[in-house]
Amino acid sequence: MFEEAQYFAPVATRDDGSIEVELGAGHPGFADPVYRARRNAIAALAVGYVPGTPIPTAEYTDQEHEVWALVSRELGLKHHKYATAEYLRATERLGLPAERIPQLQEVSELLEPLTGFRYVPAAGLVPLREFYGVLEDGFFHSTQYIRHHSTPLYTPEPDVIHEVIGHANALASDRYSRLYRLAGAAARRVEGKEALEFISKIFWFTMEFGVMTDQGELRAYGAGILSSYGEIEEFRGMDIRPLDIAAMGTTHYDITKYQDVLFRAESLEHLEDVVGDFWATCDDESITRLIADVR
Ligand code: TIH
Ligand code: FE2
Repeated sequence: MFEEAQYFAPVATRDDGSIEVELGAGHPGFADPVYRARRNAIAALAVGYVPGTPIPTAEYTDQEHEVWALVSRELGLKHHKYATAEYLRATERLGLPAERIPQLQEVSELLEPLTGFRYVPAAGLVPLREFYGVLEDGFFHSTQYIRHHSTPLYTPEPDVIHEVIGHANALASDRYSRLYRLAGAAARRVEGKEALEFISKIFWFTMEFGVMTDQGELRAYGAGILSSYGEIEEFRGMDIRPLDIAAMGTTHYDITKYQDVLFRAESLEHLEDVVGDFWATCDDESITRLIADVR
């Protein structure tokens, strides 16, 4: 269904030029024709988008806004307990609306003055090199649709709640956003597919699902934990391993389930030293050597 490192659902163009988003049979919206039509309509907004121009407005329904309001409220409560201090500070800085889905254009305008990051709407699958590469320039590819209303606490693929509550809040931090940019620089530096996948896995186990010791306890800074009020209640009980580049770059994961292996940084400085320095300096050769050492 959702293959490793495939970031967004695949999209096909029909003969009449309209857009069809593929959903796996395990997706909560798979059997709901109304949801699928919404997905297709919202994906169509991103087709042909030119970076730097205003992001098309998605006209969300009341039900969709209610999903945002519910998740936003639940996460707001849980973040105080489970999110890092740096993430909480960034959240205050960004000031997202709690009662309605913000437009991506609005998110972009809140974010740009803080860290220079801008949102780019994505209709479907974005190739790894493109998705990561443009992070260096401060562009973040984002879905615009919202998760199915039947499962607000968790969804098996990124949606606007994940992209905005998870990532935009993190991108409002100078220090986290610098790490995203370094991941982008690394993705552009390497030529091989293996090296690129290795970099994307480091990203997965850090900016997507990273945890760290913070205020004396285990807290999350990864966007995928911070956007799910189901998963956020579980991460402390998972298999927590020490931050290790070779291990992260070679550990398998399944995007559609709660992550059962997580990697812990001892502090934000530790994350910057280990992962920031890796992204700042890695190349095809150094990554090939790391992979060979693990095998
Ligand atoms: N599982 C996340 C959520 O429910 O918010 C969404 C995803 C993030 C990364 C992969 S899937
Ligand atoms: Fe993400």
